Amino acid sequence: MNYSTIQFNKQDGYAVLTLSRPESLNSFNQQMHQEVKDVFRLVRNDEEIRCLLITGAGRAFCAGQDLGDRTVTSSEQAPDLGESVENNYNPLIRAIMTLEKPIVCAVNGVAAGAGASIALACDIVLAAKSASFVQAFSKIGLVPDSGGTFNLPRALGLPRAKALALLGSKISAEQAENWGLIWQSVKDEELQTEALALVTHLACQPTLALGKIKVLLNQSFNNPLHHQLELEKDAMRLLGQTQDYKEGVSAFMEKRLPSFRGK
Ligand code: T3D
Repeated sequence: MNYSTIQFNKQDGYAVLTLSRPESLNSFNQQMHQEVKDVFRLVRNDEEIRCLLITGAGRAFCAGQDLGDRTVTSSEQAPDLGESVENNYNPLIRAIMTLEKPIVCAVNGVAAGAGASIALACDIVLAAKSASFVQAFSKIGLVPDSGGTFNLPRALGLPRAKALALLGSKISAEQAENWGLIWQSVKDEELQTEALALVTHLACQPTLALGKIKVLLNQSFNNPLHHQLELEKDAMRLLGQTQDYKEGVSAFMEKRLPSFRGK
């Protein structure tokens, strides 16, 4: 598939997805949804890709839905936003949160609406100091979608999640870091280097274990302890059979660095 709204590059062990409609702050139109879907299919099926980096082109990360694609004049029938969420945003968030490979998000500028939700659904979020997060939904009469009402209170607690969503306020990358909403904010000029260092590192780790770690942690808020213990047991049983586990233990015993292959 030739891409016109994103860039996708496969590197040694990892891949980089860049949202690329800078003239509308990388907001999502239908074409971008199709292209991002295609990328997730590729990443899921390609064993050589052991980590994914998502970032944005230009001055923004992503401004959510392209509002220019929404006809809202009184003479027109109202768009079915439920259909859009069901067909596009929900599958994307499921793809991000259930992909059994780590996803790093490098938030290079403003992340608004579903753009913020997408960033916050990723596993490790780095943001440039000049970046910001905006729960823009209430400003246009909507609710946080794309997992916003799920991930925000889990990361922030209800008081901050509610205030952010109700007020639609913008918070800086540094505040997001201080509140535990993201992993780290870094100097603008260091974002790319830091993000690449992170994905290069993750791409050499025991991928199957990292995949299970992220999925188990994502599920942990929904399950009672006894269910989570069962899931941990199942994951341990499976991972104990992997080459990477054997390599990890051998390397430890032989006092050398492990060489993980993601198998
Ligand atoms: O509809 C469905 O399918 C349901 C699902 C919805 C999910 C959602 O994401 S709903 C929320 C949609 N997003 C927003 O409401 C955010 C709208 N944008 C903003 O609030 C602001 O642009 C930002 C806070 C993101 C950035 O502000 P600022 O001052 O840095 O930039 P700006 O001047 O507002 O925008 C720059 C340009 O990008 C401007 O175009 P122009 O005037 O230079 O030609 C602006 O219109 C365009 N732009 C920004 N956001 C969007 C957009 N164009 C289309 N859609 C956008 N979301």
